[in-house]
Amino acid sequence: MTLIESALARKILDSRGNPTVEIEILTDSGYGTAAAPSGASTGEHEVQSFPKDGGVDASLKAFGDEVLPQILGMDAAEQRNLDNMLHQIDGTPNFGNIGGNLAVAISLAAAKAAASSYGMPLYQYIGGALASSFPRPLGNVIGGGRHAIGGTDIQEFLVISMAGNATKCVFGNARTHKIVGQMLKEKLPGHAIGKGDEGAWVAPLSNEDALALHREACDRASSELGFKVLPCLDMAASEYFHDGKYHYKDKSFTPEEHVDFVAGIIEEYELHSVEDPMDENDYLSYVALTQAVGDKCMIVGDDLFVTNKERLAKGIKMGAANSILIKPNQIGTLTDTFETVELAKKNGYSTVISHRSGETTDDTIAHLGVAFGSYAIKTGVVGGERTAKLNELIRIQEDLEG
Ligand code: 2PG
Ligand code: MG
Repeated sequence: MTLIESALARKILDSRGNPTVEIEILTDSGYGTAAAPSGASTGEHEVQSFPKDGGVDASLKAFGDEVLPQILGMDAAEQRNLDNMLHQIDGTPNFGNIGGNLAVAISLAAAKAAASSYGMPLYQYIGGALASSFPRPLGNVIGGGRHAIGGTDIQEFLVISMAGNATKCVFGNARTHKIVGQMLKEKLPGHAIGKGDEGAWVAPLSNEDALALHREACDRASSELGFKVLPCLDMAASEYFHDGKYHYKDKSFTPEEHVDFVAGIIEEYELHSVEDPMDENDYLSYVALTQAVGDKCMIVGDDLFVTNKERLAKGIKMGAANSILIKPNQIGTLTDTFETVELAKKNGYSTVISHRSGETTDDTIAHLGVAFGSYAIKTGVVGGERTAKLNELIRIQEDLEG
């Protein structure tokens, strides 16, 4: 019933206009498809998304020559076997030969084909009959860094709605995004205000002005909506750490000073979570920050952990961060992703399932967020490739409520 009868790979567009890969897998009674996203502020320790020589086309060739002959006849429900086989075919520690994006699309498409063969939604197939909690949508409303030209140094100013169900949270974040747009128009009359790669507003603002406006927008949204909307950040600090210092447009900090700076803004703006506040190799500063403010704020490792269980294990041992961003294409297979999530959960680290800045309309992460019992799903607020995931979450909630 779950044996793979046919599979195909094709090149499709992502939201930035770059090529990526989509996989379809057919069993005798089921079907699954998945497409891989890609990052702009990628972590140094992520797997290679596509082979250095040949890019997406080289991945497609590897699929036809090496993967397809192996997966035909395999059992799509034997996820570990299938994912092991992908590692074996690739033969490198970082999917350098076939590409992590090809691997992740095959791995997820197989899981979806197996789920479909059993007549089950993916969240239930992976999460079990008792999977019932939904991840809170976490979406960016102001952006800069690698995702926008002329925006803030800080990559993402995000919001998280604390309502009791997914639909209210999705619309709460959308309302806050609109309030931010209106406030920017009033604050910067006559200026062009645009949107970055993930649909967040981009405007000529200093980091401090953006922090203040972000906080104010959350307060306005909270009182209008009747539930709390809380401010969060993704600082993507590896992007501006070089020569031993954190360099903003108007100032530079040593690692010790940067810990104080970040702890200060967490206190001042009552931030609910801060992702990548330090460089991806600066575990010690993560420890210092977590000791200082980890009791009141989620300190989330994205580039720090890259969904890699060895890097997470090191963080757990040292006490670096208290939460992990989960991006399946950072590590390449569903099995690897699952093992990292399990390790996080066992050690009291919350998980945040996440999109990438370059996305497709693939909605798999909505299912994974429910299956993994993630605290949040970071997937933007507006834009078709973002709302694909949010709308799927709404559908899953309906399904869970019967
Ligand atoms: C991040 C992501 C998604 P990218 O830094 O968390 O917002 O960006 O996909 O460019 O790595
Ligand atoms: Mg990040």
